[in-house]
Amino acid sequence: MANAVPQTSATDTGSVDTFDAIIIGAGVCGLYQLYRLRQLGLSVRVFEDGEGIGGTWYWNRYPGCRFDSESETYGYSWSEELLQEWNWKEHFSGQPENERYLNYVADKFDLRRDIQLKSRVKSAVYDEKANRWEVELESGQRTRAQYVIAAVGVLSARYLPPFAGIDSFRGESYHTSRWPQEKVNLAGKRVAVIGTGATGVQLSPIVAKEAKHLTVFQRTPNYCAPLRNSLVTEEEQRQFKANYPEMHKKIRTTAAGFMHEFDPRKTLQVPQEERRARYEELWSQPGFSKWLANFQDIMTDSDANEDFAEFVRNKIRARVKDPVVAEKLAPKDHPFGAKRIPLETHYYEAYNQDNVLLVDVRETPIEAITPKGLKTSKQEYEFDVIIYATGFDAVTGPLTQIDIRGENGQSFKEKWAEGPRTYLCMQTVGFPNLFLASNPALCNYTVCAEMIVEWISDCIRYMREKNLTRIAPTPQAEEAWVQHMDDSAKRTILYNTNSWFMGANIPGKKRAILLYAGSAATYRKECQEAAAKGYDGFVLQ
Ligand code: NA7
Repeated sequence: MANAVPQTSATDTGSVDTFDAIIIGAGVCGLYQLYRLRQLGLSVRVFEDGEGIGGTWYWNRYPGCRFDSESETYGYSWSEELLQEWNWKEHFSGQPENERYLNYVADKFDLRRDIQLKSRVKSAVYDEKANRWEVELESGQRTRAQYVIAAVGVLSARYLPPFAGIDSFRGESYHTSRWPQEKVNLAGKRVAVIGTGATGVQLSPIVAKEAKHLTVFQRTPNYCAPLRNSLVTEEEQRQFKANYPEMHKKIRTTAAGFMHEFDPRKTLQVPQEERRARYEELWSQPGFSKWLANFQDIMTDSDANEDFAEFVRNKIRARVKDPVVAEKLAPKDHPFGAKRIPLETHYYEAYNQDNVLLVDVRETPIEAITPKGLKTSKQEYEFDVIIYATGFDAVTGPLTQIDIRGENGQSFKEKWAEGPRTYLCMQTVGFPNLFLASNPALCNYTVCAEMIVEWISDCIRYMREKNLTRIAPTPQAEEAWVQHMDDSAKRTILYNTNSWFMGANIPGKKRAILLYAGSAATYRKECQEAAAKGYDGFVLQ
C-alpha cells in the first residue's frame, strides 16, 4: 500500500516536504487528477497560483464568459452521484456557475486539504540520482515528488501585446483572463476592447449595454456563430440525468469530443438547395453544430469551406445595418473554422448601437497606449477603461513559463522552442515521470481531460504494481508522434491560417500545430493501445 503521508526532511536550507506526486494547477484536470491519485493511495500536493480553485473558470471572470460546450457535456462524468446531484441552469453555463460547480466538486470529494492556493510554481528540476523532482514555488517553498503532473491549462498564460506606452494609461485597464473578483463598474464610461476572439465576442455586447461608449479594436474578423443559449427546463434536466451514460458514450466517439458529429456527405456533392437547407438548419441550432455537425470536408476542402464561409458572411451582412461596418466584420482572409469559431449572443447587433464603434487596426494600426487612451496611425481615442481581450500564449506557454529542467539539466523551454515535442501528448523525452495532463489533445475540455487523467493514473498504478519507478518515451516514439501531429494538421485548413492553434498569435513564437488535429476518438484509441501493450513507446525502469 502506498504511503499517503508526505515525508518531511530537514536540509541546510529548511524543511522539504516529499510527496508521491505534485500536481501543478487546480482546474478541471488538476482536481480530477488529485481525486484519481488519492484513490491509488498516493500522497499528493496540488499547487495552484490562484486564490481559489477552478483554473480557467477562476481566472476568466469577465462579463459574458461562458461555456461554448453544452453544459451537460462539460460536467465530470466519473461520479454518477455528482451527475445526478448537479443541475445545470443554462444550456451554455456562465462563469459564476462553472466556478461554483468546481468548488462544489472540491467540497464533495474533500479535495481542498491537498490543495495549496496562492502557490505559483517557479521551477521543477529532475534529480537523476534520486529519480525525483524538486519543485520550488515563487515563495521559495521547496517540495519533492517522484511524479509531477502539469495540469496548468492550455489557455492560461495570458498574452498582453507589448504596446508602446502600455503602462502610461491613467484609466483602468484589465486583461480578460485576470478580471477582478469585484464588479468592474463600466456605467457611464468610455471603454475600449482590444481583440475579437472568442473572449472579445462574448464580452463586447455586454460592455456595449453598460458603457457610455464602446470602441472595439479588431485586427482579424472572425466567423462568429449564434450560441442560442437558453435556460434548462425541468424536463430537459430530467432527460440529461436519464441519458448521461448514453451521452458520454457518444461524445467519446466523435471527432472533437463534442456531442456533434460531422455529416458524412461531401459538401459540394449535395445539391445546392439541399445544402442551403442544411446550412439553415445547422444555423438555427445551438452551440457548435454549425461547425462540428457540418459536412465532413469543411475542415479539409477549401472549396467546400468557402461555400459555407460565404453563407456565414451573408448572415453577418444581414445583421449589421451599416454595410461598411458589415464588410469589416465579414472575414475574408481565412477559412471558416481555421480559427476557433466564437459563439455569440447579440454580438453583431451591438454594432448597430449608436454608442459602439468598430476600428479596423489593419487599416489604422495601434501605435501606442497613451495616458488618455489609445493612438492609432489615424487618431488618438480617449478612454476611461481599456480591456485587453488579446488571448493567450497557448498550450506551450503555461509550461515554458516554469523553469523545468530534466535529465542533464536540459531545459524544457529550449526543448519545446520549435513546438510541443511529446509522445501521445503525455510525456516528453528527457523529462521522466513528468506527465502533461493539460496537453495538445484537449479538445472539448472535460471529456478529453478525463481520458488523459485516467491514462496517467492507470500508468502510475501499473508502475507501482510492477515496482517500476521511472517512465519516459523513447526518442523514436516521440519523433513519430511529432510527425503525426504535423501530418494530421497538414490535412486540414488549420495549417495555413494564423491562429493560436498554430502559435501564430504570439510574435516570434515558432509556427507549429499546438492542438492535436486528428480525431479525439483516434487519440483515445492510440493511448489505450499503447497502455494495453505495456506502455509501448515508453521506457519503464
Ligand atoms: P484569441 O482567440 O487569441 O483572440 C485574441 C484577439 O486579440 C484576436 O482578435 C487577436 O487578433 C487580438 N490581438 C492580439 N494581439 C493583438 C494586437 N497586437 N493588436 C490588435 N489585436 C490583437 O483569444 P481569446 O481570449 O479571445 O480566446 C482564446 C480561446 O479561449 C478561444 O479560442 C476559446 O477556445 C476559449 P488576431 O486574430 O490575432 O489578428
